[in-house]
Amino acid sequence: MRISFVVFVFVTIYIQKSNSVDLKYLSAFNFGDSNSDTGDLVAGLGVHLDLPNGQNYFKISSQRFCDGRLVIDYLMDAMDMPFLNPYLDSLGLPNFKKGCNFAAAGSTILPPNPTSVSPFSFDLQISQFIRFKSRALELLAKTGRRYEKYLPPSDYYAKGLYLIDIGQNDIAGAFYSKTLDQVLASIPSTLETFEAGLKRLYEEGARNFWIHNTGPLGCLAQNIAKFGTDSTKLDQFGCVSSHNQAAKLFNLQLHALSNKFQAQFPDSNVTYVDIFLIKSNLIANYSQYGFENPIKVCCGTGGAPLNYDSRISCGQTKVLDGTTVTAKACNDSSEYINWDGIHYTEAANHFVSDQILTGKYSDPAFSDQMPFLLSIKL
Ligand SMILES: *[C@@H]1O[C@H](CO)[C@@H](O)[C@H](O)[C@H]1NC(C)=O
Ligand SMILES: *[C@@H]1O[C@H](CO)[C@@H](O)[C@H](O)[C@H]1NC(C)=O
Ligand SMILES: CC(=O)N[C@H]1CO[C@H](CO)[C@@H](O)[C@@H]1O
Repeated sequence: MRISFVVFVFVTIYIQKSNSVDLKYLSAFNFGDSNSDTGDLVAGLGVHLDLPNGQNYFKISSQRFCDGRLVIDYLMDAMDMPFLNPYLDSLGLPNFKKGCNFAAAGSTILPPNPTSVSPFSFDLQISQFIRFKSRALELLAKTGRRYEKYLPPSDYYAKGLYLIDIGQNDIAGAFYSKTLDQVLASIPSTLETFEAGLKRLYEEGARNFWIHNTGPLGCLAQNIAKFGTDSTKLDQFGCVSSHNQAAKLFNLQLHALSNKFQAQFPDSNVTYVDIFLIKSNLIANYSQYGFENPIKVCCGTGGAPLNYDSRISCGQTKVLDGTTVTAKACNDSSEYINWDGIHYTEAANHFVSDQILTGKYSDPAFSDQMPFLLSIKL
């Protein structure tokens, strides 16, 4: 007992020390959709996102589509960095020293069309990053020390981590106007746009890329309600087969693209993370991981099996068929994987980030190259 305590203390001190001298990522820049939006869409469009969003952790609506923290929040925590400020949130004394979050809910890889939720497509987010960088460097050059505490200096860009989690809305959105075959056929050109974005980031000095693949979107109540009313369309877990098939093909090609990009730019580090595998394992084996509902929505309305109605989103009250209905949160969101029909609960996000941090779902497996993981392994 006593010896192991001493060893533990020694290891902890040693690792903290090596962490503080050896932290390779000075900053983090994130691009994506609602899976990693920490408030950009709400700030950018001036829309409302009220409680119960944020109820668990932030106690106020945290401008995230979740009851608490997102995977990106847990990853920042693991890297010993503060939660990322959304690029467009000019209030609340934003501090961008350690990076910035350009992800906005509803965003796509492809340019937006008139029905898009978000105008902030991948390419536009990268333009925002380029503008951020030049503006930050301009301010730092002009005003010297005054902004040092708030803005990343020039070496923070090459030594930063560039996280990307986007594509879910391209695939899910395509199903509203295309057949499965057409959706599958559209994936290569979507990924060409993705690749062009990666190259733009590379040209701006980005070197460390961390790419999340897309999850099993056929298991989201929003897609099941719309495309899974005929049970022959569902797989053994109750997920829409076509959507998951498209997600898998997207991921296969995204993985190939990541490897190709790595080969083409050997001075970069591209890490591909298999979110699909983590989430489908969670949904298939939910009870083993302490959850009670794999598909049913926590914050929704309509009751079992989905507790989801596309006409009324989490927290809203509306008159439906002559009755006033509120999409309220369930009593215990930690029993649920799905928060609002589209997004995961904080409990599920915690599970996903823990799995990411094992390094087992990454290519290349990264536990040997990422110093911040050492502290997690304890
Ligand atoms: C569920 O767990 C079993 C046993 O650990 C595993 O073999 C299986 O692959 C998991 N299911 C999914 C979809 O990951
Ligand atoms: C939530 O808890 C209350 C009080 O314990 C109970 O009356 C209610 O039925 C619960 N609601 C759900 C959806 O489980
Ligand atoms: C953090 C990290 O893994 N950096 C590596 C990125 O790639 C270069 C070139 O391959 C390596 O030298 C770095 O160690």
